[in-house]
Parts: sequence; C-alpha cells; structure tokens
Amino acid sequence: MAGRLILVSNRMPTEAQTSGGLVVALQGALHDGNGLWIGAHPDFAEKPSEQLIDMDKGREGMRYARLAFQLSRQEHEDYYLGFANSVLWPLCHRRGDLVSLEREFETAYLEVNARLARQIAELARPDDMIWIHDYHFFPLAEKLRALGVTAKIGFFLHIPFPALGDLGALPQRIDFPGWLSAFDLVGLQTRADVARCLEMFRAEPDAELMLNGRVKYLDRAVALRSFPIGIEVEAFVEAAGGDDLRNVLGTDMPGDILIGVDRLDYSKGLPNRFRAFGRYLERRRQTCRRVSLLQIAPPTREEVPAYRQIRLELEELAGRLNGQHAELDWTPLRYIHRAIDRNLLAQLYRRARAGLVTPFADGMNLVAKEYIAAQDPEDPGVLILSRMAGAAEDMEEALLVNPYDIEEISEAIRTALNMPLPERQRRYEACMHTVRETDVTRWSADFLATLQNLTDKVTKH
Ligand code: GDG
Repeated sequence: MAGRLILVSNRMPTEAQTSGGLVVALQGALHDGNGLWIGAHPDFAEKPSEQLIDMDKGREGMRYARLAFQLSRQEHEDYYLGFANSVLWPLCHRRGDLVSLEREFETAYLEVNARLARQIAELARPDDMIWIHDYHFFPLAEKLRALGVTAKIGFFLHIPFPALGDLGALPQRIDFPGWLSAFDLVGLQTRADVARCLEMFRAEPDAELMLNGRVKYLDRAVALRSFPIGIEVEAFVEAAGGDDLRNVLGTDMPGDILIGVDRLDYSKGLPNRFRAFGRYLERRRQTCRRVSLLQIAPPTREEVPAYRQIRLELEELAGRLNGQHAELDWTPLRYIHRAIDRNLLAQLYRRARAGLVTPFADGMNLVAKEYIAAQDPEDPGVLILSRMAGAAEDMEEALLVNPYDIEEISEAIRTALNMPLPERQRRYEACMHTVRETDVTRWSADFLATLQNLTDKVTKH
C-alpha cells in the first residue's frame, strides 16, 4: 500500500488499553509510523473543537499517530447518547419501540460527522485508504466526497444491518442508501446482513444491482460483502490456560458453573436468560446437582433511560431468583455488575460447563468465540448460542436456541450439562474451526485487501 491507512472509530485505544482483539488487529494494520487512528477525545470541550488534537504529542515510540476529535458535553448527549444510541442502536437491534427521535439528535449527528469530515479532508491524500467503523459514522463518506476526497473509503458495521421495515423509523429526509453508497466498500458481519442491505437497495428505484457484488446508486457504486469478525485466538487460548483464577479463588468454586458475559444491554437477552435458568432450577429440584450461573454484566450507556430500565429489571429478577432458590451454603445466581480482568474472564470461561449467549439481536457476539477458544480440548464445555447472534451463522454446532423461548433455553442448559464427552468434543472442534478461520488479524487483513483491490472503474467522481 503506497499511502497511509486512516482509521476512524468512535473510541480509539488509550494507554491503559494495551490488549483487546480489535485494537490489536487494527494496530497491526496501521503499518509502522504510517497510519493514523482518529477517535473521540476522552474529555469534553467547552466548545466543539475545529482541530483534530494530537494525542501523542511528545510521546516516543508510537507506531502510529492518534488524533482526537473533541465533542462538547451537549454533543455527547445529542450525537452519541442521542442519535447513535437512542435512534440507530435500537433501530438496528429491532427495538423500534425504544427509538427516541429528537430533532437535536439528528442535527448533532450530522454536525459531528460534517466537522469530522472537514478535519479528515484537510489531511487525507488521494493514495490513502480510509477505514471507518460503525454506526456513529454512517454519513461520513458522503460528507468527505462532498469535500472532494477521492481516497478509497471502506466502512465496517459492527452491529446488525436493519431490516427494510425498521428503516422506516428514520426521518424521511435521511437518504440512508445515499450515505452507504458514498463508501467504496461496505463490510457487514454476516451474509444475512448483506441480504438485508441488498433488500434495502432493491427497494430503491435509483439503485441497480450489479453482478460483481456491487450496487450502483445514482452516480455511485458500492461493494457489499460480509467479513465476520473474530477474536485474537492464540492470545485468548493462552490467557485461558493461565492460573490467575486459582490465585484469586483458591479452590473455592464449587459445583457446576454456567457463565454469561455481556455489556448490560437490552439487546443481549439477559432477563430471559435469568428466567430460563430459574426454570431449569425448578425442573431439576429432585436431583441434588448444584449449578450456578455466573453473570458478568459491566454497565454501559447508563445515561440512556432504556439502560437504567434493564438494570432495574435484572436486579429484580436476580433478587427473586436467589430468594426462591438459594440455600444456606449455595447462591445459584452470581451477578456481577462490574468489568472484570480479561485473563480472569478467559479462565472463568474455561471453568464453566456451558456458556450462555442469548441475545435477541447481535452483529456477531465475540463472547461466543471467546468461550469456545477458552475451552480445554480434552474436556470442553458447551456453547448455548442464540440463533439471532451473527456468530450463529457459522457456528451451527453450538447448541442453537431461540432467545424468546425460555423453555428451549432451559432445556438446552439441561442438555449441555448432561452431554457426553465425545459429543462435546465434536461440537467444540467444529466451533473452534470457525473461531480460527475468523481470527481478527485475518479479518482486518481481508477487509483491507478487498478495499485495496477494488478496481476504480465504477467509483465515483
Ligand atoms: C459490538 C457488537 C460485535 C465484556 N465484559 C467484560 C469484558 N467484555 C468483553 C467481552 C468481549 C467484548 O467485551 C464484548 O463484545 P461483543 O461482541 O460480545 O459485544 P458488543 O460489545 O456489543 O460489541 C457485537 C462486536 O461489536 C465486534 O464487532 O461482535 O455484535 O454489538 O470481548 O469479552 N471484558 C473484560 N471484562 C468484562 O467484564 N475484560
């Protein structure tokens, strides 16, 4: 690649964050000294800043430059908590009932994207490649094109692509297909996401589907493809084999454990998971086997009302469940509303007889892949996975469940805990094959190679 790689994501890695699959994969892609990572500044400004801020001033040895766009507190509320997380997030996760359409949200979203476009346009050169991440920046390419930027621009959407019907919740004046077709390449998590994106274009009289996976819309053409994201497999396997957990707990981890790990988000299906576990406990009364569910659910976006709501709902369910089933020397549900250390997490996955991943909608779900990667191949646990998670598309050997069906999830818990070793091994191996195939380093290399190799014949201007 002759030019530089410019990455744009809402967050960028901080000094404290030295690991994490996506960060590692993208850092690897940002060739030595030849890349820029642009993200939001951690502090709010009095007034929105018109300049990108150099985050690494005076720091030695950075392999790439980090530049920050600074938001005002009001913009954080309207662009980030507002349009991104109270309109686009619920819309893409099939929760139209939670969409909160405020005119200020849309204005701030467009304004932040426009300002960022001006800042990027100042530094982008024609031979650079620009890779934009996620729903915070749907209109960014359109705004860059309007400023005359001709560099190749790719986009990856980490969350589900919305169904045509759900897009109706967007304000009429938004030209969503126009936003997307300003990119050269739109990467989505799954083939089902690509199908939904094509469905949207198919409904447009001005769109023309071409044979090579591209769509022509007005004077532009965009390539659509799925790039299922994954984890940093080897690092995770290694972390899972460590003994930090033993140092923390000693041998005090009695009985069989089920594990769930999710940001506390209404899309993750946590209430039904708790209910299904409760149902399982009711049914197995007669056996004396003690099974605990360890649920780790660190808080996110707590300023958004729907997130406060789900937190209260879970606290109530957890209290009721333990009240009904706990005994003097046993607590069936351990619910931790905090983030825990990554190595400990990997070792807890390995210790758990089953991993519960039951979202109603999820772009991919990396926890599913982490749970598999963490298992002991000689004695693996079982992944219980929602059909609605992107991860289910290529992990058919997990125990797939319908996240709305509490009985089915409770039945899957029973099946997982009683599954004979040869079946557990067979399922583990099949899932692990997918986990390796989608390693995050491969994922980013694949996306960038596809963007790089797009021929210019039908690109814009
Ligand atoms: C979005 C899409 C898509 C969670 N709790 C702790 C902790 N985590 C880590 C997990 C995992 C990550 O956070 C969560 O990733 P997911 O993929 O499960 O979900 P989202 O955060 O919603 O991510 C999703 C993803 O983007 C990537 O494209 O797969 O569909 O929604 O890595 O391990 N990590 C630590 N402590 C915790 O308590 N250390």
